[in-house]
Amino acid sequence: MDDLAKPRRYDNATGGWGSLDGIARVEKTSKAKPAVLQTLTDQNKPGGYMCSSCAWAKPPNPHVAEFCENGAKATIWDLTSERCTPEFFAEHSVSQLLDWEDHDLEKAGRLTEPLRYDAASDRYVRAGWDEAFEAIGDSLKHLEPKAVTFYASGKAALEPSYLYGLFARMYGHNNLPDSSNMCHETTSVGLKKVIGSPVGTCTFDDLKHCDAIFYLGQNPGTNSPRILHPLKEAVERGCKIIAFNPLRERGLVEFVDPQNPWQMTVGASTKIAHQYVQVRPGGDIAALMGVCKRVLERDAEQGNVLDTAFLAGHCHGLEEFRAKVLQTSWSDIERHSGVSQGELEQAGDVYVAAKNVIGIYGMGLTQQVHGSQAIGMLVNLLLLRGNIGRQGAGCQPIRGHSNVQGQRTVGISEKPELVPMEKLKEIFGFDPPREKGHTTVEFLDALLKGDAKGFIGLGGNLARAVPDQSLVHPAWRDLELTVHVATRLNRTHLLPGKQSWILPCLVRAEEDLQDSGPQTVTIEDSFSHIYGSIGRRTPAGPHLKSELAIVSGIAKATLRSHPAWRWDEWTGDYAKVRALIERTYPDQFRDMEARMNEPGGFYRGNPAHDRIWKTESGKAEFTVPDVLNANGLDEQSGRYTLITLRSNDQFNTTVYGHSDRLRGLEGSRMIILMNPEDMREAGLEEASTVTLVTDCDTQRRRDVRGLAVTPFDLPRGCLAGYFPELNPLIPLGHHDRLSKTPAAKGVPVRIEIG
Ligand SMILES: Nc1nc2c(c(=O)[nH]1)N[C@H]1C(S)=C(S)[C@@H](COP(=O)(O)OP(=O)(O)OC[C@H]3O[C@@H](n4cnc5c(=O)[nH]c(N)nc54)[C@H](O)[C@@H]3O)O[C@H]1N2
Ligand SMILES: Nc1nc2c(c(=O)[nH]1)N[C@H]1C(S)=C(S)[C@@H](COP(=O)(O)OP(=O)(O)OC[C@H]3O[C@@H](n4cnc5c(=O)[nH]c(N)nc54)[C@H](O)[C@@H]3O)O[C@H]1N2
Ligand SMILES: [Mo]
Repeated sequence: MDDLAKPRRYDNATGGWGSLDGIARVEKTSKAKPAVLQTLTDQNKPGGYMCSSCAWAKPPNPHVAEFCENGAKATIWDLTSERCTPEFFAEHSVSQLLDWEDHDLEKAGRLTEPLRYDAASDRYVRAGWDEAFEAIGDSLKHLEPKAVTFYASGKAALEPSYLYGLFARMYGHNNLPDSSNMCHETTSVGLKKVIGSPVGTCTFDDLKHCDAIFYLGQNPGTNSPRILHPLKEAVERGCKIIAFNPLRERGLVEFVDPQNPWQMTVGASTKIAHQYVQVRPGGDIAALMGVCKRVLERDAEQGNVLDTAFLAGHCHGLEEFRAKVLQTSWSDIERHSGVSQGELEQAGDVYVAAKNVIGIYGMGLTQQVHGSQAIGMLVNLLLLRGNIGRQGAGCQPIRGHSNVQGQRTVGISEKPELVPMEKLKEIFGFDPPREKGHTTVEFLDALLKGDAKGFIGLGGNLARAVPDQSLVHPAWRDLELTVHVATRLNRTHLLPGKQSWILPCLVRAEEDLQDSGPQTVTIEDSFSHIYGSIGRRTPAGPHLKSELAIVSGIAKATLRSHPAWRWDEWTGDYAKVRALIERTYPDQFRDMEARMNEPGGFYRGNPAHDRIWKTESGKAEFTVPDVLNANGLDEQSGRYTLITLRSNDQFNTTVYGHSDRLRGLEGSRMIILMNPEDMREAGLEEASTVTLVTDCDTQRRRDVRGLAVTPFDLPRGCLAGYFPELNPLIPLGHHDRLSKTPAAKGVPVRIEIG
């Protein structure tokens, strides 16, 4: 059992020696060999492999060590010397393993051989690849394609992802949810609606030219630490960063550059946020409304504040928006945002003074019931002064998994209208299905109704990452077929369907040798840049296959043969798959083979970046929000709003350890962060044990027990705790209205003592 968390003050900035300490600890836990540290020097560099952690850019002129604390942890975790072999499964039944913690399951090491679930012994047993492909193909042939879902978790590169989407359509469905459906789908739908582009409009270079950054709902110190370098450089040349976050996150406060010997030795740090706006959860719509109000007031007072030429030529809906802003009172804005008029006016003044502004955001905006409206509000603010589609300006979501954006680009999408079906028809000679497929939430709805029969996961730990696990987990075991392409054991694997397989794959840093020699794969970052990635490490075992080989193997065993469907050839040489990607998306992937190894990758373009608006009106859209708080909850006595988030020692459901260093929290993940005044009012002391109960849907009780109360600097009425431990509290129907992204940042809960 863990010790209870003992919050201790962490006085040091993000980065610095603490980050090196963090790396060393994970190295010890994962028992990676010292040579792994050498491998790290190839990370994120032309001719090397691209980090499998976050989706931040790989700059054209990399540092000697172009990796961060958490990128290093991800690689070290991938390259552990521990192995989770068939012998491990002989010793442990699935029922026994269900009692293990997430951390301990993954710590068992890299999966080494294909495994088949044997219900009689309740164990996974060794299997051969041919046997696995044949059985899976046979099972898929007997299932109704529309009852099968192909999930992808955002790591697999463009080549296997393209083939995975193709396979789904050849088989007969568009059920291609992605981790993006729990993450930035709010962006894909919400941003697309207002500017016609589903992805960020900036390039890496824009960060060198901005004068202000509005930074909302993203935790850079933990989740994209390499962004701290350009942020630090921006601050040093006078750029002002305004952070909007209910929690005071260390990475937004100050940073010691581990690449900078002077800062490391002297312990000097750079202050990051010029102003820290501690909004209430979901308070961003109101807060941004306040900032816009100030901007419009300043324009009315002094004139020349708005970019009138841009507004007239490029935007639609300004007058309705202006009317809404004028009619919204400061008292409503203060109440819904939890921020004072003075603070919002100050932020408005920074916005007005800045020539170029970038809006950056993460899960704090997207994982809300009205997350799409919050994104619309950020765009409203940016449009007022023409801050989209020119140098040093733009709207920039920070994406999650290292290739999550790219998976969508090459066709892993449940939305058929986003995929060039006519091209697929022309190239591959079949008629792709046009019926809309399942998002993650829709897959789970189908699962709970008994309509889902088969599941294939290209990576990920879906059953652990989703809401309402007490309903979802039993239903999962009723599936006819579950197949997991994975690197390590996780909880989803422990919910075998009637027929179940675990298929072990290579990681990105490992050599992928096929008929034509070592293979390069490509990935896309948050800035729509595409990079080649080549692994050189010896694979963790002789039986591992690449994700592409596994997808092809299953596809070949499932589908009829067709002269244009060349699974073996494609597996033998990934350049042939890139040629198919280029044929399917000729504008974006022109000369892909030649350009993928350019330093800094190649930019696949974005119409909104060039002020071409692919919206309904053909212009950038102002939107009028119909709520002032994004979490859609009304105030009720005893109700708190729970934020679920990541610690500094995890990658999603992969838990490296129990240290949330930057928040000064060590030792346990079963904690709940609470405002000290709220604690006093509720009669709770530090380390009191409580149960959280979901405070809606009285038909069904959802709770998580055994949480230690921990005082923390966050707004009153707000609680925070860790994903995935608190996921059972989120009702499946609690999601962004437009995109169905689960609203993991605004869960209504009440506290029960004990
Ligand atoms: N090391 C590491 N890196 C990762 C990941 C990881 O788990 N570990 N995960 C990857 C993935 S898939 C993703 S999607 C990204 C996630 O990266 P983030 O978007 O940073 O995700 P979270 O940690 O969930 O935290 C979001 C932040 O939103 C704040 N927040 C919560 N509610 C609100 C709100 O209402 N308003 C505002 N303004 N802020 C709010 C929280 O306090 C927190 O600081 O990171 C990626 N990178
Ligand atoms: N409450 C709450 N829930 C959330 C969130 C939240 O903030 N709060 N965040 C949501 C978000 S943003 C996301 S993206 C999802 C994450 O959901 P997922 O992407 O499904 O989950 P991960 O934890 O990233 O998946 C980890 C597993 O992936 C496998 N894996 C690792 N590397 C590789 C690889 O290279 N190839 C393959 N094939 N497999 C690999 C390993 O077996 C590992 O156990 O969770 C969502 N759920
Ligand atoms: Mo994500």
